[in-house]
Amino acid sequence: RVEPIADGAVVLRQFATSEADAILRAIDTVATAAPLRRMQTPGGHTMSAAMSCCGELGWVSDTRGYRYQSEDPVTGTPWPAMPEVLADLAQRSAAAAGYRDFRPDACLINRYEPGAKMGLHQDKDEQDFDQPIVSVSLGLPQVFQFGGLKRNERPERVPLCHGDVVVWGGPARLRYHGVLTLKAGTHPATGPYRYNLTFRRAR
Ligand code: MD5
Ligand code: FE
Repeated sequence: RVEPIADGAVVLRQFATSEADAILRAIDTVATAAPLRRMQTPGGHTMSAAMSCCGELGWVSDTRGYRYQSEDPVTGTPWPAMPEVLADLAQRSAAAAGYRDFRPDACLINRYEPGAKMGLHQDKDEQDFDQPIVSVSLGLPQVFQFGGLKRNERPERVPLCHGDVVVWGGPARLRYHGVLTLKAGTHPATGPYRYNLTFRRAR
């Protein structure tokens, strides 16, 4: 089911549910090579979500700023390759939303534990804003906040559940967004966690 939530943004409810176990195994494989870690913000705070990446490029935050780079700063080696099951899901999701040949070069993995959140921000470290971002939610539900092009616009709230995929493009691509604090719970597939994958074309 393709459900528009805004101009340029569609939710594909449950699009990834049948593949969830394979996706979670791929996340484990990536995280074995590139451990999930809580990054520092440029302002010196520690993010509450634990992150890792796969693909040619990974997104990094530290006291020097935000950027994409080809090496994992924790291991000093290239990020793990994007597993086929992930690259294929991202491509099929984008196609279902009308983006014909989306070839992500970066996949950011976010793992939220109870109490973790992500404040309102824009994703603008990528070079081509005509390329969409595909997001996949797994495990515990979390309330997504979908704001406007300016931080001061009051965000809408959209719950994102296990297997939901969202494709953000066009006029939605630069909207402010975040997630509210994760409530404690237990999901059969992920236990105490919510995972979010975001597939991006960084360069
Ligand atoms: C999450 N992740 O649930 C969220 C969902 C991130 C991030 O925000 O940057 O890792 S991804 C939602 C998203 C991505 C790009 C654009 C827009 C939303 N948008 O225009 O609202 O971990
Ligand atoms: Fe974001």
